[in-house]
Amino acid sequence: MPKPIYVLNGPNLNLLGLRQPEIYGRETLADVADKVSALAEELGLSIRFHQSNHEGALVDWIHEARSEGAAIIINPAAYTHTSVAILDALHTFEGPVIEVHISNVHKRESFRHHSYVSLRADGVIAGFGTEGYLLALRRVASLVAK
Ligand code: DHK
Repeated sequence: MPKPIYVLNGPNLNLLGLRQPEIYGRETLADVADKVSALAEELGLSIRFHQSNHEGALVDWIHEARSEGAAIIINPAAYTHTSVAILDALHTFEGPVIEVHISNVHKRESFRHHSYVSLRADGVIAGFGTEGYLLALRRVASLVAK
């Protein structure tokens, strides 16, 4: 069995569907987890899907992925723009890393234009809504097959 793909979600994404739906849409994070799981099954992959409002929890899952994960798909949410700790943790991970943002962060406030995580990410998807997670998973599938 190949190692799972870690799909990590940062703060406030537990409120997806309720929080600013005009920006983030009406789907819940559970809906996203279901869609990602269904596609993973189709692609012959397994996933570990997590969300936390705490920076350290995200760092711990990244460390876990060092030995247990084949790739990381991460929407660090607000930590994208602030977290050197998440960047440093991602630098310890050797597999592919894809950064996902539901909204087009470049169309929004200037503080959202900078991403620490992009200094490590192999690819960045922004503005495709929750479909971005599926696009990221397809990219990971082709990268881990190589
Ligand atoms: C989600 C958040 O919570 C914001 O803090 C980011 C990101 C954008 C998203 O688009 O998924 O700035």
